[in-house]
Amino acid sequence: MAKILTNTQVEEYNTNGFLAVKNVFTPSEVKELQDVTDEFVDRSRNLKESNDDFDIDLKAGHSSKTPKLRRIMSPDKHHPVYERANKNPKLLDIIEQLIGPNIRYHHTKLNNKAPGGGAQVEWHTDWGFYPHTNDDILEVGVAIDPMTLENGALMVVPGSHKGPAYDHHENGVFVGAVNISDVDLDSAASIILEEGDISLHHVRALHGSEPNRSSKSRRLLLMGYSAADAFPISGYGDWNLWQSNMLRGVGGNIPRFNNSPVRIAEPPPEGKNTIFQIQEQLENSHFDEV
Ligand SMILES: O=C(O)CCC(=O)C(=O)O
Repeated sequence: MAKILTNTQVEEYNTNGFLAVKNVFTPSEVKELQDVTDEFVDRSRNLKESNDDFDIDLKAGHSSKTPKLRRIMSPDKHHPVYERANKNPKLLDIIEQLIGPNIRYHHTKLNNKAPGGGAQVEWHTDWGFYPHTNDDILEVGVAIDPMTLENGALMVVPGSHKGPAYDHHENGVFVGAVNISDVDLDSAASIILEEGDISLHHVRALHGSEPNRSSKSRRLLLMGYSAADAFPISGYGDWNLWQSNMLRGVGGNIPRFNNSPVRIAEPPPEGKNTIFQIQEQLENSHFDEV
């Protein structure tokens, strides 16, 4: 394993619960991600509703001329360019420095904030959606476009990954977002990235992002990775599939518990698949409309 992060960067991640790393993906790797993502947006143009692969924003006026594709689900299962990004050796070296040598694939998704209103992501923790036996789990964001204050950069509250099991319910239903009167967002920091840079945030870090108020798109490829001994509280599904998700090291059958506080994401909302659909149930968005 190449040691890419400095000790200071590792310490920064451990203290703040997030980190930005420059130039992880090369210009040619970024270009192929941009091109393939353009193809996926084109494929979404004629959709009349969301399906298992695409989440389109009908309220924002999705049409063939103005596609409002919010999310590509599991893009790595649909195109080798995304799969290569997911297994990028330099990226896995970085992850190994943060969660150890036994690394399991968790999921991949692409959030596409279209210019002029691409949807916000309400404040939440990933842990609120999928608590595990331990919290050595992180999410990588690969900047396919520059991520700026204007186009809805990811924001994270430093140190929030050491906080409680934040409640993501409203009116007794899981809404995938915290009640902002329960949390202190004053110190929230925006992660500004150039193309090819990455963000990393801890599974328990409180994060969110504004709508895209600019004329430029904000495409962020999001990929989750966990320590092999972090087992989902809700179950791991098929054992062979679970083991086939190992990317590095060995996956054993002994879960490690590290006493992270947990809250169960139930009862689920009916018929909602993505975070955008789940969070639409919130009575009041955390962010002003565009
Ligand atoms: O796209 C973003 O700004 C945040 C992504 C995120 O937190 C999510 O999709 O769970």
